[in-house]
Amino acid sequence: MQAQQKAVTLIGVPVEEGSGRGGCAMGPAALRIAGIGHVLQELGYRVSDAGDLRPEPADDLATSPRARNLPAVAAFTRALEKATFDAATAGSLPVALGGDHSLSMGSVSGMARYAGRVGRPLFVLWLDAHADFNTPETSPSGNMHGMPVAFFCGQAEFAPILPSERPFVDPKRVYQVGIRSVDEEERVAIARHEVNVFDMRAVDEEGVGAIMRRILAEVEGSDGLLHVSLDVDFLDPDVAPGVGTTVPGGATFREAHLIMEMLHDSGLVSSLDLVELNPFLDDRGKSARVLVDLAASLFGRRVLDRPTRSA
Ligand code: Z70
Ligand code: MN
Ligand code: MN
Ligand code: MN
Repeated sequence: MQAQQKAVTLIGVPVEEGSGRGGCAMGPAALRIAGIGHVLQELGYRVSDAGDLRPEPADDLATSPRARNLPAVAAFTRALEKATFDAATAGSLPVALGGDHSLSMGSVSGMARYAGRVGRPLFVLWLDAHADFNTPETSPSGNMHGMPVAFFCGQAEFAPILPSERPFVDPKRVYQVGIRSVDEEERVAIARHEVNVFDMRAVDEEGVGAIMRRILAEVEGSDGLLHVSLDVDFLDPDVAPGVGTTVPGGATFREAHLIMEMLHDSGLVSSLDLVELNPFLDDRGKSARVLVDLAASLFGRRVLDRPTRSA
């Protein structure tokens, strides 16, 4: 097994203002009840739970129908950017417990700042039904959970949420897997910026094993850090019904577990988001439990010991 960080920091991010509906703010509580801390402890990690993030007031920013609830989303972005950077700098692996997907504006930006400090490139693995590459100009809904990738890639004209000198993620280092719902202008943007998209057709044709081997080889070859962002709707609604927008044809339980196991074995993961869980819509805790189960695989739970593929 490869050397890995042995400390994990759980950061609750009760933001739901990016999603256009209520419920995601209960996500951190549901993930804790489903045992996220306990499971990681059992796997041998030093787990500290930072509690739920206290948003920093962002009254300097105005809301608009093109970026709904921007001050509330920005407040969490600012707080999480710092919390993620601080945890990583202290040698602990930050896990953001969402909360809707707008939180990745903060977690990924914090990791981009950390990656700059340690002089390594940051890669992002985006496991989602959606590309989340809208901007306030292109978004059909104005919901900011559809915008985080454009934000941390520096492609969107946003109000000054973070300092203008913040480091951006190179869209060519963003790998999206499981995509099956993309808006018209978003489609043009992800192609123009050369985001690496493995849509559901690619998953069906190639399989997640082959796709993950390619992605992990790229990250490893560049000595990169890998941020993993897992949206509940990456999974099929039968596997995880507790999400606002269910999109049919999602990843199976087995595909998702294989991805997590391969991520663990790579030793490359620097940070994780678990997002879009809506306990109000869940079926007796089913989706929360699936997320905790997947996190356990990412952090090293395995069925049997096996020889490592790469020496
Ligand atoms: C659409 C938009 C979205 C969910 C992200 C949907 C975005 N592309 N929906 N996650 N559940 O409004 O930008
Ligand atoms: Mn998403
Ligand atoms: Mn999604
Ligand atoms: Mn979503």
